[in-house]
Order: sequence, then structure tokens, then C-alpha cells
Amino acid sequence: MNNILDQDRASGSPFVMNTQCPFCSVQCKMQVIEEKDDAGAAAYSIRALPNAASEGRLCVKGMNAYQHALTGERLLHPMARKGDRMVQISWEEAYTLIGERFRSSQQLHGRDSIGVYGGGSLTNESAYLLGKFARVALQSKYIDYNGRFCMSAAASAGNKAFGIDRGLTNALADIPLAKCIILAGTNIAECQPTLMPYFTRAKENGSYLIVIDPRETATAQLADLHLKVKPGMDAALTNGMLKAVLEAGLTDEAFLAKRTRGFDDVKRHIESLDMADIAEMTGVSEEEIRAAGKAFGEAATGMVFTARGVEQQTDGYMSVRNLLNLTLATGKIGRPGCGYGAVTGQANGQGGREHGQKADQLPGYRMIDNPEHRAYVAGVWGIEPEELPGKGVSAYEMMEKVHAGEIKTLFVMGSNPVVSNPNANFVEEGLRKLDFLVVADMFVSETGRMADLLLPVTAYLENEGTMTNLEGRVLLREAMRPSPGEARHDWRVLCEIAEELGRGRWFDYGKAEDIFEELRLASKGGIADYYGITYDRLRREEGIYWPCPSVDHPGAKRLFEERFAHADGKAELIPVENHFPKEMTDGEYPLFLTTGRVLTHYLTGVQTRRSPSLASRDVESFVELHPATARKLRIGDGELVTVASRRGSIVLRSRYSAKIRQDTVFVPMHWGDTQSVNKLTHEALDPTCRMPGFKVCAVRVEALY
Ligand SMILES: Nc1nc2c(c(=O)[nH]1)N[C@H]1C(S)=C(S)[C@@H](COP(=O)(O)OP(=O)(O)OC[C@H]3O[C@@H](n4cnc5c(=O)[nH]c(N)nc54)[C@H](O)[C@@H]3O)O[C@H]1N2
Ligand SMILES: Nc1nc2c(c(=O)[nH]1)N[C@H]1C(S)=C(S)[C@@H](COP(=O)(O)OP(=O)(O)OC[C@H]3O[C@@H](n4cnc5c(=O)[nH]c(N)nc54)[C@H](O)[C@@H]3O)O[C@H]1N2
Ligand code: SF4
Ligand SMILES: [Mo]
Repeated sequence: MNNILDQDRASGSPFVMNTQCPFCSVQCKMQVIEEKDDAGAAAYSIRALPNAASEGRLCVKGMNAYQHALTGERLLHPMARKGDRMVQISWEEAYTLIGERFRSSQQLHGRDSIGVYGGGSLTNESAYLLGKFARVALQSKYIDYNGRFCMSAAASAGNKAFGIDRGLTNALADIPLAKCIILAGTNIAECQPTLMPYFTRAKENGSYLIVIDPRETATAQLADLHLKVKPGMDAALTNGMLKAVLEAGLTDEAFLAKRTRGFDDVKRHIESLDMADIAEMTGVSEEEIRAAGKAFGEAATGMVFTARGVEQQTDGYMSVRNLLNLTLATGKIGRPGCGYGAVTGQANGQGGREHGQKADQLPGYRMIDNPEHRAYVAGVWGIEPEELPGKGVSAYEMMEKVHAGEIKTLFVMGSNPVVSNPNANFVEEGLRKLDFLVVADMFVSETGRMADLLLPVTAYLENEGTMTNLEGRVLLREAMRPSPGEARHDWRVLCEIAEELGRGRWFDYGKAEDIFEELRLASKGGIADYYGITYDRLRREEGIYWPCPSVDHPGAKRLFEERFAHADGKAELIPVENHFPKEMTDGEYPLFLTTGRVLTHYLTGVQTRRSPSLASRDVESFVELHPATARKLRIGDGELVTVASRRGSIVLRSRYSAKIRQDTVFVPMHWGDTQSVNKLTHEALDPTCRMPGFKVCAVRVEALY
């Protein structure tokens, strides 16, 4: 399909671009139409395009995304640090500088002195290439990406319980068929707004909706039952729901016997727990816990969704596993209207985690410490398996290595780590110690401000490539706007740096599709098998679910209808302990802080703070707190307050809300500098998936004046 309806811009006719939203994981399709008047002034309009996931809807972020891409604040030229100034340099000078600095870093301090830090906004092609770049061009083991903070708990839980990690185990079209739905720590109304009609349709069909969240969010307003849990207590709450299911005899014994292993241990463990204790710990009454467990157990069909509320915890992996225990114990998976979904966050949060940006993974979800997997990928890349480095460390642990001086050079592509890492003051201190920091971005982010070299890259209107949405459906994002200034595509920058480092023969691609062709091969036979997907098919069929092992395979919409992905075909249940957050409240820090999102901003806000229509709705951060809590602290509504934890303090404006628990305050994550909430968050990581506990720490709130 030609996505230029009329290229004759000189004649004043509109320039029509078909593309996909750069923000969340729904990946709504749209048209951006540019019209110029006689004086050359441009006006833009947006048209939603029909698309199986969004069904032709767009949210306010998607509608206004073009504003950041077209702002005058884009980074247009490579810039290098000269003293305390950044000066424009040419790409040739930038590559020469990288060549010199990377080579000297590795000669003096070893190959692993260079770290690579990627992101879930990158296309599959760039994410795949970034993994290959770290392993083949730099031969460093240190690569990880921001998805560690996003998807790692659910990904590990899916892998261990089911043998595979795909965001949704079924298509979105299954949602209206579910008779009971649990939304745990997921605020879909603000974070994936165009998905809401799937849930309202389910409700119209008689579905019972349970929302688990310490706040009454826009999503919770749709709920039949809202469990206003204490932050960090989802594992215990789920134990309570499992107990209710057991007490009412609502387990699916036939399913458990035939399709799963491990339930007996879970049963024994649940029987040993006391419901009154669980109610006390979680702040949810026994009646409500029983009502939730019973409603889910009794429903003929049901689905469970989790997002960061449950996952960004120091027991995120186990909390998700417990919700998978509940799904499996009631036999609600692998048939219409049944399944589990980890609601993926970033535009390519799904694809970005499948093809090798993760410290321990190679393309197609192959593992870097598995000799067969290494041999296969080395074969595709044309190197010896021994040349592949081993497993690195997770994103925040890379920051610890930066702080400790083990990583001396850092290459960041598609992330703003100084704002998005927990314990951000420590991270900032570490980044200042680097010998050389390179940031490839469309803007000068907070991390970019610290860089020695800034590389301008292209945005969603300019950069073609594939993205995998939250369902595991691969989509081709067409893009055709010319690059502004000297901005280059991420993948091209990687190829050119590899060339500079004398590794160009492994990075010889003319266009994004050439990289995808290699990715198909590299993923072939892996868990996330893309072999059967081609650009031609994507243009014809709109989107294709993985695994798709051959070009005549339709793609797998619903997983686990016959078997799970473990060798024995069975899913695994394990007992989960009641867990408390790493940092509890006390006299000095008496309130729980939880963090998250608002509708109109995206992640660290680098893009949305540059879109006037979005920025104007929330121009600054805030702390949401219950009026009763505020009155005790003598804090008025809309007043400046300090919010302090053991790690730092920030100044925010108070926002009263009777919708939040009285022992909890909420701060969004979309602002940096003096409003960066991660200056407060705790550095403790989940022991299995290395996810930080972004969703709970202890704070004190005081009036500033
Ligand atoms: N508008 C907007 N949309 C986005 C994004 C954005 O930045 N802005 N980011 C995208 C990305 S990358 C992601 S990962 C997703 C995130 O999507 P979500 O995970 O849905 O968003 P959050 O606001 O981080 O957290 C969800 C909810 O968890 C609740 N919560 C906090 N602590 C707990 C707890 O202990 N238990 C439970 N059960 N709930 C808790 C919060 O109150 C919040 O309402 O959104 C994507 N979409
Ligand atoms: N306290 C707290 N902290 C959190 C979270 C939370 O809920 N609470 N959530 C966590 C989660 S879920 C996530 S996903 C992370 C995200 O955190 P970050 O990784 O910091 O995400 P972004 O703010 O999207 O930063 C992406 C940067 O990449 C740039 N960019 C966008 N697209 C591209 C591209 O195609 N190429 C290149 N080279 N650059 C691009 C943007 O301009 C921006 O500067 O934050 C985590 N941090
Ligand atoms: S932010 Fe998400 S829901 Fe909104 S338009 Fe973009 S992809 Fe769609
Ligand atoms: Mo995320």
C-alpha cells in the first residue's frame, strides 16, 4: 500500500501519512494529514484508521503525538561536549569520537567497560540490532533496557508458569466473552484508553468486574467490586481469594489434574493461612476478599489482567505467579473468554523484550547461557559461539556498576534513565562519574543533558519498522516523513558505529526490512518465532500474532488451548508467601508512596511535555492525598509540600482526592529534576526478575511554608 495519497505538496494538496501511535502498547493506527497554506504555514489533522486492536479509536495522547515530533525542540545535529557547552558537530566527527573513546575504554578497562541501555520504544528492528550491536560490535556483556522496569515480573512469571511470555494469552476479542474479569494494578482507562470498550462490552454481556488498586481510578469506577488494597500486598490478597475459592469448592479439579502440576502444595499452603490475618495485612475486608474469590471461581469464563501496580514490587514475580495460580486453579485459560494478560506498557514493550535487549536473552527469547541457543544465534550472525559474551546484569544493576566505576562508557538509545530508575539521586551521581556518555534521542532529555555526545534520531513519523502490540500481534508501522535536520534512524546509527569500530560486515543493511529478514531467521524455532512474518504479509494482513513459524501459518491468537509451552505440556503452580514491602511506614516516614501515570503524559514526559495540547492539561507534577490525611498534616489543597523519603526529597503541589487510601499518597512519574519522584523510590529489587519496587516506599509529607 502506498501511504502517500498525494505527494504533490507544492500544489498545496495535503500530505497524508499513515502511521501508528508512538506511545502505548495498543498501537492504534492513524493518519496524520499535513496541509500548508500559501505562506507555507502548516496545519495538522489526525484521522484514526481502523485497526483490529483499536477498532478505529484514538486517545488524547495519540491525537496529539504529532506535536512532539514536529516541535522546534527536536535534536537536529550531533552535539559534543566542549567544556561545559554542547557544540554542533558532523556525523563523521561524532563517529570518529565514538571510535576513539570506545576503543580506548575497551583497551584500558576491558570489553565490558562499555554498557548499552535500550528501550521499549525502539522498533523490533532497532531493538534486535541493539542486542547484536552490544554482543557483536562491542562484544560487551552489559546490555539491558527500560523494559526491565516494566515487563520483567510478568515476563518471568509467564515463562515459569506457562513456559512462554506473551503479554496477552489471547486476543483482545476474547474480553467481552469473560463473565468475570480481575484488573489488578492496571489503570486501563488512563493507560490504554482505547481498550476500555472491550471491558464495557464485557459488562454489557453481564461480566462482573473486580478492580484491585489502592486508588479509585477511572478504571475502578467501572468495577462491580473495588478492592482498595494496601500498596504491595497483592500476593497476600490473592492468597485470600484462593482461600475463598478453596472454601467454596470452586477449583477446576479436572483441569488441574490434566493440565497442571504443583497444585497440591499450593492447596496445603493456602489451607495453612488465616483469612483474618490476610484481611488485616491487605486492608481489604474478609467479606470483600471472599466475594472476589467466589465471583471469579463461580463464573463460567474469566480473565485476569495485571500491570505495574502488581508487578513493580520487590515480590512482583511472586505476586503475578499467585494471580496465575488463581487463573489455573479455576481452569480459566486456553478457551474462549478465558486467559491472562500482562498489560504491556510501551509501544513496543512486547517486541522490545523478545529479540535480545535483555541482559540474559538472545533473539526469539533464546537464552544467552544456553549452549544450543548460543550456537544457533552465532550461526545466524556468522560468528563463533565463543565470541558471544555471557549474561550481563539488569538495568538498575548496570547503574550500580556505573556508580562503582566498572562501566566507564554508556550508550543510551531510547531511554531517560536518570528519571526512570529508582533511587535517582544515586543514578545521577553514577552517571556523572562516566568517562563517556552517549545518548541517542529525538530530544535533549534529562539524561541527554548529562551526555558527552548527543545523537539525533528519527521519530515515529519518519522511522519505519515493526512493533509488537500487547496481544503479541506484530504490526508494520509505515513512516515516510523526511528526517528533520540531520536526524538518522536508530538502526542506521548502530550500523555506522559498527563500521567505525571495524565490525561493519556484520551490520550491512540497506533498510529496516533487511534487518527484519535477519530477525526472522534469528528467531526461527525460538519461543517468540517470527519466521513466518514478512513485511508483505504485514501489509496485506494488517497484523500477525507470534508464534508464527512459517509463511503459511496464520499466527497464534489464543495460546494454550491444548497444551502449555513447558516440555511436559503442563502449567506450573507454586505456593506464594504473604509478602510485605521492603520498606514499611514508621513514625518518621508514616505514609506509603505509590507512583504511576496520568492520562495525558507518557513515562518521563520527554515527549508529552513537548506537546502543548498534552502538557497544558498537567503542567506540573502533584501529590495526590486523602483530604483527611492532608488535614492532619495541615496541608491545604493545591499547596506546595515537600515529600521526603530516606533517599531524597522533592517539592510538589498537593491534590486532594478522597479516592485514595488514607495511608497512601500517589505521585506521577512524568517529571524530572526537582519533581522527579524516583529521587524518593527504593533501590531494592525483586530477587527473581530484578524489578524495582517502584510502587511502594515510605515517605513523609510536610507543608513547604
Ligand atoms: N497515559 C499513559 N499511558 C501509559 C503510560 C504513561 O506513561 N502514560 N505508560 C505506558 C507504560 S510503559 C506502562 S508500563 C503502562 C502502565 O500502566 P499501569 O500499570 O496501568 O499504570 P500505573 O499508573 O503505573 O499503575 C497502575 C495502577 O497501579 C496502582 N497501584 C499502585 N500500587 C499498587 C499495589 O500495590 N497493588 C495494586 N494492585 N495496584 C497498585 C496505581 O494506583 C495505578 O492506578 O502504561 C502505558 N500507558
Ligand atoms: N517511579 C516510577 N518509575 C518508573 C515507573 C513507575 O511506574 N514509577 N515505570 C517504569 C516503566 S514501566 C518504564 S517503561 C520506564 C520508562 O522509562 P524511560 O526509559 O526513561 O522512558 P521514556 O520516558 O519513554 O524515555 C524514552 C526516551 O527515549 C526517547 N525516544 C522515544 N522514542 C525513541 C526512539 O524511537 N529512538 C530513540 N533513540 N529514542 C526514543 C524519548 O524522547 C525519551 O527521551 O520507567 C520506569 N520508571
Ligand atoms: S496512547 Fe495508546 S491508546 Fe492512546 S492512541 Fe496511542 S496507542 Fe492508542
Ligand atoms: Mo512501562
